[in-house]
Amino acid sequence: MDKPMLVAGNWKMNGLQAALAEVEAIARAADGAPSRVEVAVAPPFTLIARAKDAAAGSRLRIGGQDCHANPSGAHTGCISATMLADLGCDFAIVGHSERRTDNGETDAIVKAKATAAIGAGLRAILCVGETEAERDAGRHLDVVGAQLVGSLPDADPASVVIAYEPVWAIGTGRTPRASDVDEMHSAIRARLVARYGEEGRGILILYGGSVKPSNAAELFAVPEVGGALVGGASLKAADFLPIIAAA
Ligand code: G2H
Repeated sequence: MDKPMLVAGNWKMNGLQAALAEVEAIARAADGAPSRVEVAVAPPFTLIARAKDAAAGSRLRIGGQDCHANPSGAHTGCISATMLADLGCDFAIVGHSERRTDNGETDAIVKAKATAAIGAGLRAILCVGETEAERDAGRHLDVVGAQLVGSLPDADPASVVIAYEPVWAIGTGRTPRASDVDEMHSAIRARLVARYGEEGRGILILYGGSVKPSNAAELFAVPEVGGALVGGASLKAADFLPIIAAA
């Protein structure tokens, strides 16, 4: 494989301070990866500063799992993109289906968050994906297309990364067939080019949802797959490193 790839771990609400040893091991793997392969981890907010220290001097990128659309203000419990940038983060994940479901985040909110992330100097890893019922009804391409129309930021496509995460594949151990990933990623690429012109061709489109060492190579071989957003299998270096190696 010779394409640019981003392999990003999304730790979700997992990780105590002892997990920093995993960050150190992942940082070593990041340094050992080919230059076209970028490695990133989004720990919980509580670990970001120490994860930055653990990754210092390495090629491992650290980011946030979410950000607020405003730079500061009366939003108890929220973290802004400006705060992430202040910690030296590289990116923020926005629009993850768990936030869309648990926190009622709409495409408009996701767009505002992506815009805020980019405005703060971060990359926005923008998640989209259909439910199982939507796929069964044959609506998956329309659903994801509408999510993109509603949530893509207007500015700076160079700072946009897309993560296609079918909701039914998240944490379930199930993954789409490579042909289904190919269909969706090609459709997403067409949408990105329609929206951003030629710059849309350079946007990485990650696959996410039950990526593990045993299926990473097949998923990465799909032409428009530019890496992965990995949840459960990113928590332990022993699982995450083979995925990085497969890129
Ligand atoms: C999908 C993914 C990470 P997992 O949410 O974003 O999680 O790999 O555990 O399915």
